[in-house]
Parts: sequence; C-alpha cells; structure tokens
Amino acid sequence: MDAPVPLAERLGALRDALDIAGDAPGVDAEPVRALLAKAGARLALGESTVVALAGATGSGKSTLFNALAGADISAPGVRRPTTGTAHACVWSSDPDAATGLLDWLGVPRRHLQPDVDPELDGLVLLDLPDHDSTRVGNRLEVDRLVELVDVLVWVLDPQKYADAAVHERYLAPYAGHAGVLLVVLNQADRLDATGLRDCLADLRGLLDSEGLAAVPLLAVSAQTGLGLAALRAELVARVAARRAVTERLVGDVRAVARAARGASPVDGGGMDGGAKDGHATAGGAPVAVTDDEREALVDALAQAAGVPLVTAAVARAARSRGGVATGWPPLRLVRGLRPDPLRRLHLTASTAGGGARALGSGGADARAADGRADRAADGAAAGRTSGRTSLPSAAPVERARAAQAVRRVADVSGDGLPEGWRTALRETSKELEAALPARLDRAVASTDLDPGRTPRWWAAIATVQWLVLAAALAGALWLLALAGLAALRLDQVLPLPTVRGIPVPTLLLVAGLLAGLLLTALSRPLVQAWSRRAAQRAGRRLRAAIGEVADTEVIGPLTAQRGAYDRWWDALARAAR
Ligand SMILES: Nc1nc2c(ncn2[C@@H]2O[C@H](COP(=O)(O)OP(=O)(O)OP(=O)(O)O)[C@@H](O)[C@H]2O)c(=O)[nH]1
Ligand SMILES: [Mg+2]
Repeated sequence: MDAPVPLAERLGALRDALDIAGDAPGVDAEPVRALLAKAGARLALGESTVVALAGATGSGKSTLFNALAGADISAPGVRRPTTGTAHACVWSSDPDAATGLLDWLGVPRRHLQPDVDPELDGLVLLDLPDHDSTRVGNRLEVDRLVELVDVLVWVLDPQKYADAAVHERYLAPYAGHAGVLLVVLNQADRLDATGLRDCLADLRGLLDSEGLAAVPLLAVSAQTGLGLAALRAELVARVAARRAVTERLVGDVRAVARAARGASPVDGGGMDGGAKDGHATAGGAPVAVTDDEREALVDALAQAAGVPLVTAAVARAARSRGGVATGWPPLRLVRGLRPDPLRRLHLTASTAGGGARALGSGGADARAADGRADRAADGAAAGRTSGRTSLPSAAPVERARAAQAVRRVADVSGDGLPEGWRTALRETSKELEAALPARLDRAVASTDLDPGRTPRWWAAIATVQWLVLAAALAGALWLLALAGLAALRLDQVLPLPTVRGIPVPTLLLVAGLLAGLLLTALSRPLVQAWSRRAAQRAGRRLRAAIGEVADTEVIGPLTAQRGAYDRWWDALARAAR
C-alpha cells in the first residue's frame, strides 16, 4: 500500500484545483471552496478532538453523555423530544482554546469538567439533538454539526438500529473514511444475551455491507454502565492520537474531490456523473486539435470572411495595374477611370501603417460595412481609419459552416469529458463564434494585399508602346497634312515616299496602330499570370491571418478550457488519493 497522503498535501491539491479551474465554465467549485474554508478554520483552532453523540430521539444520547461526563449536564428526556440544542462537555487543561472551538462550532451550552482526566485532556463531547426530530430546527442543527465535528458516535438502540434513514443519510456516506465514525448499540441491557448477539451480528452485517467494515461497533448501556469502559477507551485512543481533526478533514477532502471531479452545473452532475468510478479519459493525454481539423476550420472561416471575394478583387486590381503598365496608352486612360476593385471593398494595397484604411467617402459607406463590423468599435469612426472592410456579410450558409467548424473544435476538445463539461465547451464555442465576424473582418482589413511592383522589363514594353503610338500619330499627322495640301491642289509639289508602293505615312499609321494592339494582346497573358500570382500571394497572406484568428480566437480558448478541466481533474485526483 502507498504511504498515506498528508492532509496538507491534499489541501494543497484542492487549492491548485481552484487556481486552475475554479472559474472555468461548467466547474462547480463551490464545495471545494467551502471545504478549504472549513479546513482552514478548523485547523487554526487546535488539536482538540470534537466528538458528537448523534442518533434518533430516545436512543439515549443524553444519558450516555451524562454517563461519560460523570455528571447530569444534559437532562435525559422523560418527555420526548428533549434535547433541542447541542450541549458540550469539555475536558481541557486549556479552556480558552476550547472556547474558541466551541464558538466556531456554535455551541453555547458548555460544561467544563472540573478535574480534567489527563487521558481525556483535549476532548470536547457534544450531545446533539435528535436527527429524526419533528422539529426542523433540531434536524438542521444536527446536519450542521455533523459536518463540523471530528468524530461521530452514532447511538443506535435495539428498536431502530436498522433505520434506513440513518444508514443511508448519515452512515453510508462515510464509507472510505471510517475513522470519523463509531457506532454504539445502546440500551444493551434491554436485550438478553442471544438477543444482543443477534442484534449486534445483524448491525455488523449491515455496516459491512455499507462499506463501513472498519467502523468499530460497541454494545453499551448508558443506564447500567455496560460497555462504557470500552467506549471510553475508544475515545481516549482518539484523543491521545490527536489525529481525529486531520482524519476527518482527509475524509472530507476525498469525498468532495471525488464528487467535484465529474460534477458540473450543466448536467446537474454530482457524485453520479461518472465521478465515483472516475472518468476514463479526462485527465489523460492532452487532447489536440489535428492539422486536418484546423485546416477545415480555417477553410470555413476563410469562406465566411469573404476571402474568395478579396482574392478575386486583388486579381482584378493586379490585372488593372498590369494593363496600365503594358497596355496601349489610350486604353490606359479608360482603365484609369475605372474604380479600383480593392478600394470598393475598403481594402487597399497599402502597407503603410500595417493596417488598411477604410477609404469610404463617409458614414454611409462605413455603415454599409457594418454587416461584418464590430459595432462597438464603430462609434464615430465612420470614414476614418477603422480597420474594417466593406465586404458583404457572410451568407447564412457560410455562417452556418463556420459555426459548425467551430463547434467541431469544441467537440474535439471535449473528447472523453463528462457531458456537462462538453456542453460547457459548446457554450464557450458559441460565444467565440459570435465574436468571429468582427475579428475576421479586422484580420482581412489588416492584411497586406499589395499585388507588388510590376516586373521592371514591362517598362520596356511601355516604351515601345509609346514609340509605336508616336509612329502612328506621325503617320496620321502626315496624312492630315497631305489631305490639306490636296485641298489646296498642292499635292503634287512634295514627293510622296513609298515603301513597296505603300505610302510611308499610311504605313506609319497602320503599322503603328497594329503594333500597339498586337503588343497589348501579347502582354495580356503576362499580365494574367502576374495577377494570378498576386492573387495567390494575397490568398496565402489572408489565410495566414485567418489561421491566426482561428488559433487565438477558437482553438486557443477551447483547448485552454479543456486543459483547465484536465488539470482540475488531475488536482482533484491528487486530493482524493
Ligand atoms: N434501559 C435503558 N434505558 C435507557 C438507556 N439509555 C437511555 N435510556 C432511557 O431512554 C430515555 C431517553 O434517553 P435520552 O438520553 O433522553 O435520549 P436522547 O437520545 O437524548 O433523546 P433526545 O434528546 O430526544 O434525542 C430515557 O428515559 C433514558 O432513561 C439504556 O441504556 N438502557
Ligand atoms: Mg437528548
């Protein structure tokens, strides 16, 4: 067997658990907090051993109490019920210490033993009201004190010793930390020898079946004094060991830790949520979101963020830039008048300042962008730098796909967890998903979409374009001049040079025009290829930006929450060992 784990270590593990996941969604940390508070308070009050006599009405608690105290402190009942508030009898050479303890216990009726038997020094004996009282106050008082005392002596009597209410509610829960319990069968004088033997055997069997085999069972008679010496010896042993406080707390820690491991407010969890037998995979190997799952998420988010629209716009912008660089000069003019497809989406190819600007002309444009924008950040920023795009809102299908992908990550993160925690992860994923459109839009808006400089040698094409255009213009002017001379009947004055019979000005005009158009047509595939590359580059950058959003806004928080559950589980397992 392993060495017993000290209380301090267990309490430390509980504190760790709280630090790690006390605030995690779906974690019911309240019982852990309450126990730590109780343990702190009780340990500060010293090592006195608080023993309570508990039991049904008329079982003989007060008579037993008086017999052990050797004085009539608590009046045994002639009329039932009698004891309504707890009484204390204190054996202590340091009565002040006991006073603090009794204040904490909330027991005002106290009796100080005048001559303290050194064997019992440090014993605080309580006579409790009846747990089965018709008075609610009595029952509440019992339940309160049962939680606080170090040792519980259950006083049963021959009539009601098998009462299911006592066994289920008060005895069975201590299975596993029997050190807290002691069971006495009082009024043994009322039974004959065989009756007592049968009764004891029956009760023993019952206790054993409840996992309380280690709990001592004593037959006593408060009236005749039978068995009182043995009971006293039990108490002396516990008082001397000065372990009752820690044993009780160890029992509490184990019970609370076991219950808390599977508990969650979402499924109403508690002890039966798979906590007793332990959950198979929680606390096991860390759950990781695979690359494929991440890719699927990034795909869905990229769609929802309008990445295809943006890359198409980048391609158009690049084609337009390439056209301006290589095209026939007059056509460039027309191109220059067309709106920039990136600007229309409030996207720019500018890298200045690291972020794109909303280039909209004013409020109306900025409001149009609101489908995907963070209203909170909007404010009066319309038209100013807002880091938002004017991309249309994601279509419902895209939204749904993104939500599904996010939920998938939540499900993967919740693998092997109790249902309550899985549900809590899903709830978190919904919150994360709701914040995504604004984050994605910002990621797109701050991505550098610059198609890049057009290749240098394209300048050569531009020069040739100008040359052939100049040739065409020269031809045109020449022809115009000839037409003017013809009108004045002077066309025979100047000789008209020809090349193979074709007049040079005509040749200049036609060849110049054809060459310009041919050059434009030939550079088209070059521009196309270049713009495709620019779009691909922008697509990669956008995907990286979206991937970052997926990591920080979805995968990160969900795996962190999962990690908190695992570590909560581990810490509680350490506490419950
Ligand atoms: N024969 C016999 N009678 C006992 C014994 N112990 C207690 N009684 C009697 O049983 C009756 C009830 O005893 P109490 O000590 O008042 O019982 P209690 O458990 O304190 O009852 P509540 O305070 O009502 O919860 C009294 O009349 C006692 O004299 C015993 O060992 N043998
Ligand atoms: Mg009583």
